Amino acid sequence: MDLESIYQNVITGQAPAVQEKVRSAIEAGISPETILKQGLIKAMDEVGRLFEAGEYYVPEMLVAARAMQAGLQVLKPYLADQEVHSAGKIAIGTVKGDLHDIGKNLVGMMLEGAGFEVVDLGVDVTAESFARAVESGVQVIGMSALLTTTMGNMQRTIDHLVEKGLRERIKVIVGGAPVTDEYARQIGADAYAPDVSSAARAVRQLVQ
Ligand code: B1M
Repeated sequence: MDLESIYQNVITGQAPAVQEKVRSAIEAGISPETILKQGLIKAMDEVGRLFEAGEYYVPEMLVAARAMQAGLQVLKPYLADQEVHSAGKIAIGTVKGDLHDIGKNLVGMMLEGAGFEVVDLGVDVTAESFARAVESGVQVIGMSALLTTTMGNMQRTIDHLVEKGLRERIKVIVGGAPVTDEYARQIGADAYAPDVSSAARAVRQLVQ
């Protein structure tokens, strides 16, 4: 079955096979959301488990991540939510010290699909870079963090925006595996989203 093949090929880092299987799953009528959640994301969870168990090391994680990104490229046009076109501009980035970008890229794709203009600041983004994005006129800042050691940089970024007198101008949404709703409130963010679909919904609410 295509979903099982997608799952296995991400885990073993077979990018071309992942792309081929994502295409055939779409042709077979499997919804993009199912392919994303039951194939690609589920596989990355398993990769994380294997890493924690000491069965995978960074290189294996990296090839699995590349295979996932390859699958996402095929899925991208189908993830677009054609119904909603809310004008708005958001800058997204993975916080300083953190190089994980798959979740952030996915959130960016969904937001573009939902009609937002997305400025992707990349990974390892400093508080100063986020502040410059605010000065350039975005309405929302989206921060992603995957490491418990880097999530504190969300707080530092918000503090920096306050110091520069920019905090009142924008809304801030945060997400990423170690981030919680409670943490988001604690650091003074305006919204938290646990996954991509809720991120698009939350940003829509923030700009309304
Ligand atoms: Co890293 N890594 N990694 N890694 N890696 C984790 C995060 C880890 C949990 C693995 C583990 O131990 N189980 C662990 C963190 C432990 C911790 O902090 N408690 C870890 C570690 C330790 C590390 C290194 C330190 C390893 C080392 O070098 N010894 C190192 C750190 C490098 C650095 O950042 N400075 C490292 C490196 C890497 C790779 C480079 C090899 C690679 C990343 C490649 C890349 O991103 N281009 C990698 C990967 C692939 C992972 C795992 C396996 C998968 C992450 C992923 O892409 N998931 C991960 C284990 C895991 O998460 N299961 C792990 C799929 C993605 C779709 O999910 O990003 O959670 P996620 O995004 C979700 C939501 O969180 C949410 O929506 C997305 C879709 O549902 N979301 C948002 C994310 N951002 C959002 C923003 C929003 C809203 C929602 O608003 C703005």
